[in-house]
Amino acid sequence: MTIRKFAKSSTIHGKTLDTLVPTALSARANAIVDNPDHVSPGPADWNKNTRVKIGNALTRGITCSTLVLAISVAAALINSRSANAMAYTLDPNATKYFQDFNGLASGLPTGWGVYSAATATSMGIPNTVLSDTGASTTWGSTARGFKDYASVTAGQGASAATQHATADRALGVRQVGPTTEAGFDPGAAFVFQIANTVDLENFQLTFDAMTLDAQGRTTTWLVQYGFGKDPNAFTTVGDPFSGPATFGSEALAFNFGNALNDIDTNVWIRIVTLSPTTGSGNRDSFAIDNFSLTYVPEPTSLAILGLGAAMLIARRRK
Ligand SMILES: [Ca+2]
Ligand SMILES: [Ca+2]
Repeated sequence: MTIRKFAKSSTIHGKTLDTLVPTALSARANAIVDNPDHVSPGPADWNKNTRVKIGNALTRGITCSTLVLAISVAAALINSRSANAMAYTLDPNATKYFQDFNGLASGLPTGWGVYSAATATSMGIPNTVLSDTGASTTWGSTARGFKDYASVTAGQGASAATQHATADRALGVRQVGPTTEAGFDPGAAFVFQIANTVDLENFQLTFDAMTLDAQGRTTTWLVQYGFGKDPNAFTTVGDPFSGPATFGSEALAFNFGNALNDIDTNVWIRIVTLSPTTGSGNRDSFAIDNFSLTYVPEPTSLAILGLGAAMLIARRRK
């Protein structure tokens, strides 16, 4: 547990400590934190007051108020790094991220992307989801692409009208060839981008794999994770899967162990096919739904939060 992690995870009236100090002070305060003895000249009031307080706090005795200030300012700078607007920020006060894809009509959920031409060492090419406005998104359509499908809950044999009217949606794909040009067979990927997993651990994933139009070919899907702004290395977790052989849904579970614990950069989870379909004939209409990613706070962060609460109580009694 570092000071900035503490500041990012501790809240006062719903705001994290790192947001409680003006950003304008952050760069200068960070310089002090990094190197209290060598700070460039600045506004007189800053140098006379805040700088001295923080410098004293860091090098000699520490009072509650100045420690909180130093923590806040250091964390503010960390947060000012360029962030990918697409990444989803996990709620540190929750223990689960859940996605039902029922809002696909208005676009992919925050953090989600679909890619074609994905490989073992590349994310691939960002693609789009065909909206549920025409025949191309019915289960039996052989049009290539990512789709806003009705979930299996619409029932096997549901008419196009029923599928369209079904509120329970699923994020799917039809991997129509040609193999080398389109990048769907192989190369299709459903991707979830998380801003970071700071102070969180024990990540486990469950989701439903749905075969909505069973055809002769078989696809091998993998669950993988990668790190950073644009990962070029991925690790497979759990077993490959292909979804049900006939119309239906299969509940799958994946345990990340400690691999995703406390990562201070983007964490990517993707469901990807990296090998050509096997068999002959058409490809299935496949979808995922009820994506549930569970996690817990790190025990160390709970202990520090307790310390933070004690500090705040102490401040109020002064
Ligand atoms: Ca759904
Ligand atoms: Ca099949």
